[in-house]
Amino acid sequence: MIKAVEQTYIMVKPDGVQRGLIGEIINRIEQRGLKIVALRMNVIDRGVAMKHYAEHREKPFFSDLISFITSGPSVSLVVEGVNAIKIMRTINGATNSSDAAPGTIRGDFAIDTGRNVVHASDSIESAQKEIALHFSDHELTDYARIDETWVYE
Ligand code: IDP
Ligand code: MG
Repeated sequence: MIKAVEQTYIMVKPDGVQRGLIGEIINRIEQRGLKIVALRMNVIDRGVAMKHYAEHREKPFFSDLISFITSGPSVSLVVEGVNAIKIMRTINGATNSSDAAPGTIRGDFAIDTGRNVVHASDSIESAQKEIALHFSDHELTDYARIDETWVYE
């Protein structure tokens, strides 16, 4: 069976950092079996934020969203695995925090949609665009873990 290994862009947003949830979120990613191939903390540049959320530029919440996402340090990751894009969207939970199921990051840690702790790319195209926007090629690592047969059959 052919299994599609994907990479996806994840962010622990400034609220997640301020609330001390970096470790909790990274733990959920690692314990699922997904592999972290890039990781950085920084304050997102305003221009980068506007490109990242370009699809929302006409929305009423856009300027608050840009201010919020650039308001303090966030943690950016590239996460790799079979079906990583869909799996990470499920781990994060619904965008609207009040719809997010318990057991998801948003369902466990968020109330307001504008303070929903995490980001994950929503498609292969978005993932490619977002990884290229937030990381240089030299920051992406390529390594094997000791034995993937305990994660993949
Ligand atoms: P996603 O983060 O689940 O992909 P999107 O619809 O792409 O959700 O929205 C991007 C981000 O914009 C959300 O994560 C949230 O921070 C913010 N956002 C979306 N809708 C609203 C809203 O109605 N009010 C305030 N913020 C919103
Ligand atoms: Mg989105």
